[in-house]
Amino acid sequence: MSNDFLNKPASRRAFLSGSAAAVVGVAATGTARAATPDPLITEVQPWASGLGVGVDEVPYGLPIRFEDDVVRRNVEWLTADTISSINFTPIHALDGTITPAGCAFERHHSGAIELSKDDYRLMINGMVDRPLVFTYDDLERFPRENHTYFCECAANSGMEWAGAQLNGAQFTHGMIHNMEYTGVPLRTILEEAGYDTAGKWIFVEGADASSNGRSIPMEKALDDVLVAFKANGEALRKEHGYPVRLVVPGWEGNMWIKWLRRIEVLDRPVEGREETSKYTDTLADGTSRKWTWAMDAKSVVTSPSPQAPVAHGPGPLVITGLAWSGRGAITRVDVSKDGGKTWETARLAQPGDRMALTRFYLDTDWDGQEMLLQSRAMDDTGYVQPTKDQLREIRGENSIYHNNGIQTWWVRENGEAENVEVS
Ligand SMILES: Nc1nc2c(c(=O)[nH]1)N[C@H]1C(S)=C(S)[C@@H](COP(=O)(O)O)O[C@H]1N2
Ligand SMILES: [Mo]
Repeated sequence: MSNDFLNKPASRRAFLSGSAAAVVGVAATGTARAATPDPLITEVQPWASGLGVGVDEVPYGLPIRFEDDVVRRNVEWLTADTISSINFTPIHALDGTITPAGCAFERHHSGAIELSKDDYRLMINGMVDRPLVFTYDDLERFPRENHTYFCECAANSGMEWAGAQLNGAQFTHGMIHNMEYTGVPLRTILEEAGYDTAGKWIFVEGADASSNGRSIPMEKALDDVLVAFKANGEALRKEHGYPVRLVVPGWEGNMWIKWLRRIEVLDRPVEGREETSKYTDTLADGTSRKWTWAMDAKSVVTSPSPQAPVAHGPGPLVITGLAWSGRGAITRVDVSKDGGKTWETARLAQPGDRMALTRFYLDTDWDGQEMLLQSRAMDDTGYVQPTKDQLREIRGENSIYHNNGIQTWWVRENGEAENVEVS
């Protein structure tokens, strides 16, 4: 047990009151500890006998060096190179719901480009009364909104279709980030250009070499899509589309065009030219499921998990994770310790926000026995996150995209965890 745990005062004990055995355990160990003087308490430490750094030292800060393992990671064998590739958010080490931009996953088809605000242009053309070109400054003159949304790549968990594969929540579920965006509703831009109501689609593309063109139904474009220029209060990072990206709430990450260059209003989707004819799901019978834009409800226990083992013995254990739905708000998350035989309802840190990450906690008393940890999300459409087997019955094992099956971590008596499957 860490000193940190033993030195926790009354509030920690109050939490333990339901379990007499645990209270005795803590008290006994605590007494034993008190007999040994702790130099961290009794001796003057270096950080108290000198001065810290001044306010001019770090104009823009990074996390303290003790946290330098909380970083994006790449899986080398997944893609041929690092340019058309992806890295993963260290969700196992984060808490709350907002993803710091510096460790939020990146997915590029032709690398992250550097495009200045001065060089930025956004064109709107096609079925509009007035084809227009906006500069960055023009965009900042429209009324803007703030919304927090998750962005999940459709390939998130895609390596797990045929069985448990990657050992860590970062790798199985880390193609996701959740930020507070500031931007102009796309509706405003479409209205400014005088869109033709016969235009049922828009085609959007980015300024990078891949351009990542996608067609989006006009209904969605007019609903909640944002032309965003800030994330978590600051300018978008280069890797997330600086200076302007599209935010398409609840829909697969591929549609969130970065370095947004052009919006074309059309009466049909642009087939063939789409980067994304490949973003379809191959079913068991070999046919394809396409136009699967919304990300279905999903969840994962982030700790304990393979990269976040239990650091202490039996007793109080906080099980935590994330849940989200591209179709609405998370209403409930259940957690199982026995591979889905029995379930306990977790505590939502806050009522679920629409199309945003929701943090859940199960404050539990671990008996020290092994667990098969799972979480199961429910959203306000009544949808319940399926098991992997239920998904495979419909989709087979040849899919890559849209795997929202229930994840299992096998937590052993020594606290270490492993990616496994139960059926
Ligand atoms: N212009 C452009 N936009 C793009 C991409 C790209 O390669 N180029 N990748 C897409 C994909 S597949 C995803 S999952 C998201 C990832 O956004 P992120 O890099 O901010 O995490 O951006 C999308 N938008
Ligand atoms: Mo993606």
